Amino acid sequence: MKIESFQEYQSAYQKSVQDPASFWSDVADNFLWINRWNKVLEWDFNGPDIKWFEGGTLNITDNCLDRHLITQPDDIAYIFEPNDPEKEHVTLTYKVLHERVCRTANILKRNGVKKGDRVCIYMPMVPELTIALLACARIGAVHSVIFGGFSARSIADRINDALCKFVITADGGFRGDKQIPLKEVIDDALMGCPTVEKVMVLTHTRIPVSMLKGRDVWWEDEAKLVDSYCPSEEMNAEDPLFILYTSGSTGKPKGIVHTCGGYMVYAGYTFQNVFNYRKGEVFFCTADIGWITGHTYITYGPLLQGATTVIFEGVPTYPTPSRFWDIVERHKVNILYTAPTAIRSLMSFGTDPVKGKDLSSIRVLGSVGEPINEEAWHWFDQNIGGGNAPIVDTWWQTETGGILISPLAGITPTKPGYATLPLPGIQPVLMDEAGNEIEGNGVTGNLCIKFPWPGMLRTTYGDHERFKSTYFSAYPGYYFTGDGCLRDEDGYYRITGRVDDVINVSGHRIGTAEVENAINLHAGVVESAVVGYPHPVKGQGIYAYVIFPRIDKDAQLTRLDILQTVSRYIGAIAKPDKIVFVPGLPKTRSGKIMRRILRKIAEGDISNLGDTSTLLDPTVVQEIIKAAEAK
Ligand code: 6R9
Repeated sequence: MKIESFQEYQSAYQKSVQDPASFWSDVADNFLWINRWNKVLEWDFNGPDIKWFEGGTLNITDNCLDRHLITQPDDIAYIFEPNDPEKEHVTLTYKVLHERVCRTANILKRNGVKKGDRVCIYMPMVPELTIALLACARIGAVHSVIFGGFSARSIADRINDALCKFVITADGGFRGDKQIPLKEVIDDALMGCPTVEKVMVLTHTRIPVSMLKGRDVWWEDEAKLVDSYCPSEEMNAEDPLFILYTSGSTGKPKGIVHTCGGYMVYAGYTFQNVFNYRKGEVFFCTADIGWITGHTYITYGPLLQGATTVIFEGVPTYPTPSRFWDIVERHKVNILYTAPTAIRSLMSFGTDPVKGKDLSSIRVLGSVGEPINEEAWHWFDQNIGGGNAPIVDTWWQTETGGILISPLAGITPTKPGYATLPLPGIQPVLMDEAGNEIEGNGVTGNLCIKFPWPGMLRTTYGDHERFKSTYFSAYPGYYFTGDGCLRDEDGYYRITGRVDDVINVSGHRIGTAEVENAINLHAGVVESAVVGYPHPVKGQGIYAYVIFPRIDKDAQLTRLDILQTVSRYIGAIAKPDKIVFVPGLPKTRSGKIMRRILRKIAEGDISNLGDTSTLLDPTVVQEIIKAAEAK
């Protein structure tokens, strides 16, 4: 189903609300099923218990690959743009991709991986990364991808939570002028992971790595030992497809579980309609496959529609800040999907890096991951889109599997800073403090979704209670997103940011409690409190207030020690941007930290700190302000 006009959008939306089962059944009929489903939907947000397409069986890789072998075997599925632009730009046709996925699937089988087993993937942004995901899906193994910026300890936690049996990694990865020693980090992680039996290693940077007898195998060696065809495993619609860990307001990251049938339908449907994808177009999503955006809009969504996708290994500023525009020019990119933080960082170089680049192929621009400020929106529109490429500001989450609120490219009239309207099938509501739906327009509230959609998470791995308490208990009967939202006079949605203790740093979700736990591990730290603050490039930065009574070295060195602790414990992505040493924290009599005050101080807005009289020791506030100003 492809929506081609605003009128079609409106009628599709109406139908999706009036008769969801028939709406989604029509969408799902565009895919290849082994057995058709018996029942489109069964749901209870109080359980919570959500099932889509029950009785249906399928394999997502039949839809991503086999199906296209009949109609477009020689079309290009992936164009690889390596970190070093001088290196070869390998392309993979659908036929070649199919064969490589099959071979890899056979390697997994040969090494004892079975349907339902969990496989951890820790790799650089190379085509083999998508091949690894698809190979798991081919045999019904559940992949759990971990972003390359996480530390050994974070990896170990995730592997142990999911009880992974197999790990796929590479010797290393290139990122700009840096090399990331992936295998070395995995070796450290695996010291504490008893369930892992085997590790498959791709040669990429070819830095020296330790290869443990009986555990570690080279991908290339294994590939020679297996067949080029592997039949796909028949999966139930509700079987898990993958786990992806994400941060919340409590300490430990949760494993978001997505399923085979619903996720497939939703990924394919949203890719086609949000970007208005047309056959033959080149799509470039700059996200990393370690995040949900790379799962849905580099791996599954585009392949489901037979698209051509660029996989970019490097960073936007290497070797020069023209890199994205060089890629657009070289591969004639039609749709560019990126993050506000990347736009703001490139904006800071002015328009020189864009000058002389042929960006005429661009038809659609997309933004994801965090609110896009108007200045960045206009810069993107004028300098990259030439003022005539629609911008789709897509709001969604790891939990939602795909885009929920967004313009449809070229169809929905846009407004800077607004994700505009819900896709057909999505029923957003704003809630007030008392837990009631706020009716009408020109209102703000907490964003909830009142009806299920096929791509939503089904549970948090190994802990269904946590699934319930995180998403369905703030507003019983509703899925709570954790975001604040404005619905303007036109009924357009504008996402204003997280209302929980999650910070969005460069589009990455970081829980304040996680960072605090890491800081508190440092010997000498008594206590800490972490809040977000506005950051010109990252959107939000991490601001840490730390009680450290005996700084015997110089304070700057102590800060670096703390940063190192956070890096080792969580990963470099969670390092605070600012650390301020304070004598105490603003606590209520019941011992709760009043983060509202700390946020204000971090923002530099001390004129209106609100009521501090309920604090155990109100004088501490002045001392914190003094410390923050001295920093
Ligand atoms: C896809 C993804 C989810 C959180 C989400 C919200 C923020 C994402 C946004 C946006 C404003 C947008 N967010 N897209 N805020 N406008 N277009 O980013 O998933 O990493 O799980 O983050 O990101 O706060 O709740 P994830």
